[in-house]
Amino acid sequence: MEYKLPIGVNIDLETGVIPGAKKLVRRLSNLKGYFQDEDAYNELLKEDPVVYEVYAVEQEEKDGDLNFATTVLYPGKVGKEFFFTKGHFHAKADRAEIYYGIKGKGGMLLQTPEGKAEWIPMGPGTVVYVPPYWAHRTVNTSDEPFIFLAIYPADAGHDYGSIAEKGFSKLVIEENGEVKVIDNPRW
Ligand code: M6P
Ligand code: ZN
Repeated sequence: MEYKLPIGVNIDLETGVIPGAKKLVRRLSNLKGYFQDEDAYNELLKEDPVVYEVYAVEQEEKDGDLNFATTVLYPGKVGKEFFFTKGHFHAKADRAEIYYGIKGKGGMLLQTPEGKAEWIPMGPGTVVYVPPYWAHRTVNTSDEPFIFLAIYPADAGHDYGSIAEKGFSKLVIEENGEVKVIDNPRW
């Protein structure tokens, strides 16, 4: 039997960087169709800001193994809607996930395939358990980067399809200086 070697790495708790990890950058142009306010989207697209970066340490997609990744979700809004990650179900839908808040403030929107949504506020130290079958998206509700760690089965995979098409049944917006979780009028 060939054994893999263990890994120990230090996450930079200020920047979210994991040394040696694979870096993925998602700009606003990668999120076409995701935000409600199309005029605000097109206006901000002139700058095409980075919305989030992911530093992932991933294994082969095998049953029993684990991946981990940090995400640095930048502050910003498209119209009233706060910046968010795309959000996904797992390709193997029954795979769960754990998130751990490192820096900044935000939250997670979770949703069942039938569209029942939950909002869980997150800050440094918050652990979120994403149960099997729930889609999940993180949202930055503050004006500094929101950084968190995710740990997920190596064979979970990402299913972006239905979220890319319909979004979540709830939106996280700023209104009169307050963070509000409202029903998605297009749902
Ligand atoms: C977390 C994990 C990753 C995911 C990333 C960005 O780090 O859940 O699996 O890729 O967030 O989220 P998304 O893939 O929805 O853009
Ligand atoms: Zn996931």
